[in-house]
Amino acid sequence: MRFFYAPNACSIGIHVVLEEIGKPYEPAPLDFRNNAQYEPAYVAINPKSKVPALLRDDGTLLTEYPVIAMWLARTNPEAGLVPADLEGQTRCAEFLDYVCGTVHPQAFTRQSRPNRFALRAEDEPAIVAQGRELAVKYMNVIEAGWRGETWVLPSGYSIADSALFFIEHWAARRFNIPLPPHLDAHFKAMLARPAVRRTLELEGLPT
Ligand SMILES: N[C@@H](CCC(=O)N[C@@H](CS)C(=O)NCC(=O)O)C(=O)O
Repeated sequence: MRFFYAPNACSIGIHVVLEEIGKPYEPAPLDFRNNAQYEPAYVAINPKSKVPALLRDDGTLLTEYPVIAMWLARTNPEAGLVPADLEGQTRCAEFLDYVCGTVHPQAFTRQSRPNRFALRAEDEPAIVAQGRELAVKYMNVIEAGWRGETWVLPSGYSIADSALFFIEHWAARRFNIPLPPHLDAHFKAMLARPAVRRTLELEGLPT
């Protein structure tokens, strides 16, 4: 199984899931500074030019964070990364969709790639500011709807936590956006997990 990621991209959450599972995988880092995601060799594997992507042992490729996370969790049930009951699985999928379908693209991609949203270069600072406002708003939505204790879901640690981690990591360490109280405690709890520390080290980031 080959795991395509870029250091400090959203793929860091899938990296955490792989480290939690603890089985061997082949890491395949892409250098986004050199636009490696658009190189023909990668486009031939993943025409979407995105990470995360997982080339499975049967030669098929999985893309889209929630799908990769769910597939890894369901194929490794002993790791206990997804709730056993339907309601828990449904809430887990709901959380992954919110993070990956709304918070990531609307709030954080606006800040990291404003040129994708602005028609003119002079509009880019306004797009970045809008992304920051949305990040605060969306993180407060998660804060207000917090139903678990330490972890996102009341049933305990799951793939939902790895998704929230990449958002928190960007907010706290990349964009200097304060985390609301539950998210701040959650981020600290994530940083204490051995799998998270290993992931940060593997991606060359401070632990
Ligand atoms: N919908 C995809 C989005 C993935 C995504 O946007 N990944 C970013 C990194 S955080 C990426 O690969 N960007 C490269 C680019 O847009 O050129 C998912 O949830 O997996």
